[in-house]
Amino acid sequence: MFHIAVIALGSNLANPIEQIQNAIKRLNTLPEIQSMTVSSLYRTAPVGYTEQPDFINAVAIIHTTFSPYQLLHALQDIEQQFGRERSFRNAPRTLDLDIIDFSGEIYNQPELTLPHPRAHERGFVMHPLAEIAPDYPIGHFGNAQQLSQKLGNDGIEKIM
Ligand code: A4P
Ligand code: MG
Repeated sequence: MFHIAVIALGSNLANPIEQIQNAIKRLNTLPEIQSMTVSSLYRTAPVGYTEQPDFINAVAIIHTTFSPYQLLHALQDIEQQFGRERSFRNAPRTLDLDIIDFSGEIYNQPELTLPHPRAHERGFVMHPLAEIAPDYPIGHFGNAQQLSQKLGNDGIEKIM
């Protein structure tokens, strides 16, 4: 049984472009991920804590046999392998892998909130998602295309 999930990738330390490219390769090696569609890479201005370098962001849509928690733990293992240090929320990071949606399922736990509670208000997630799946619904907030149009593209530049 396959599920469809959306993963957001972000990095703003230690050669972010390479971090994202290597993370995509790493995800592709997991046997529980059967297929993956990846967006372009975007350079984005930091949101939240702004005194930090620009980010490289991308989004991947996967078909997976993982459960939501299995996927979360696999993503956290990869973040660790990429040298992620957790200092404070919104701090600069070598690699952040968030689950944006998992087959429309709703989870309200601190360890796993689905759909991702802030994704619909973030251009750095909605623009890449609209590029590869404009009709993708984000909870009751609308689809990726509608949300990315509403948010505008200030500070978001497609680079490759
Ligand atoms: N968690 C709960 N729900 C989820 C989910 N759907 N996916 C829990 C992933 N994790 C989820 O995450 C903190 C806790 O959230 C984890 O224990 C997990 O179980 P974290 O990755 O350790 O901490 P964080 O990344 O600092 O928090 P979070 O919530 O991922 O931060 P945000 O809100 O995603 O913001 N600006 C630009 N331009 N680009 C960015 O990528 N990213 C952030 C991080 C801020 N500003 C940015 C960017
Ligand atoms: Mg995170």
